[in-house]
Amino acid sequence: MSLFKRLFTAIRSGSVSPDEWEQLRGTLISSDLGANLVDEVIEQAKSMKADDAVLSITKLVSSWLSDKSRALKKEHDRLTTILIVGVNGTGKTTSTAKIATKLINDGNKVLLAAADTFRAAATEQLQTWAERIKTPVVTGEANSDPASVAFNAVTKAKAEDFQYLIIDTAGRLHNKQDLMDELGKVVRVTNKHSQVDEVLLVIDATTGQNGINQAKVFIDAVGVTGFIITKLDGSAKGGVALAIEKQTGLPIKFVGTGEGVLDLSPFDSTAYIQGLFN
Ligand SMILES: Nc1nc2c(ncn2[C@@H]2O[C@H](COP(=O)(O)OP(=O)(O)OP(=O)(O)O)[C@@H](O)[C@H]2O)c(=O)[nH]1
Ligand SMILES: [Mg+2]
Repeated sequence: MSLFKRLFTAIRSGSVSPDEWEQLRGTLISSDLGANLVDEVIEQAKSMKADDAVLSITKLVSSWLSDKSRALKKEHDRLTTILIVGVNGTGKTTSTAKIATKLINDGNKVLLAAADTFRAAATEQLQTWAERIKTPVVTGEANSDPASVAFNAVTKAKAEDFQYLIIDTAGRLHNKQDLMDELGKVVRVTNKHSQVDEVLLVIDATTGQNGINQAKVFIDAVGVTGFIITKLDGSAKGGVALAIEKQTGLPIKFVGTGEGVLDLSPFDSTAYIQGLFN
């Protein structure tokens, strides 16, 4: 992922030709950092002496990461509720199972809710995961109101002293506005009975800059608290993580690195930054 390695090697060499600057720009852009951020880095690099440039770019890039907590919230005296949102196919249902597994392994009682009632297969998919990881799941009829699934789930979670409720949602509806309205209603109904503590937006790393546009829509509509970046195993393009945090100010909490239930790690920002520069 050593995104800045070529740039630093070039800067240290003492003289960079206009052609080389263009090539370096191209390399950075193809890493999904986004043209604006790439230009900021290049400007900084051009305006300084070699040694100063390396240090100041390291500082600049580090400052783009969110300073908000990356830890998953945990309420100790009441139910903690996590809503998983994102466009279709990004990895919401898989991530729901992965987070549940982590929490169960930490000794928590975890309830799942299948609030994607738009597709019958979506409920079945979460049921299959629930069986595999041996945790209960609340489901609804096909095409029933997802907010009512959420309501039933919160009611059960509170009555039976679950520590966590994780609500999986739809990624596709008739149109974007329908999806946002539906998610808004799930949040409102859930909040009436128990606060929604985390809204985690799942972004597929391979969609690049498009992921940032998705983030803005979800942030406006439902108030995202953090990100899960999936499919980082299939993408060498590390720039997208940096771009998302810089553009939104919100933290990446987890990264998905495979299809298995254990393929989820907390986002380690220090290791990430080191990886970019090595
Ligand atoms: N390689 C890889 N594949 C992943 C990862 N996360 C999810 N997937 C795969 O991506 C595909 C879609 O995952 P789902 O969890 O069904 O995605 P979703 O967002 O729930 O999809 P919809 O419900 O259709 O909106 C599946 O084949 C998953 O196995 C990941 O971190 N790495
Ligand atoms: Mg799904």
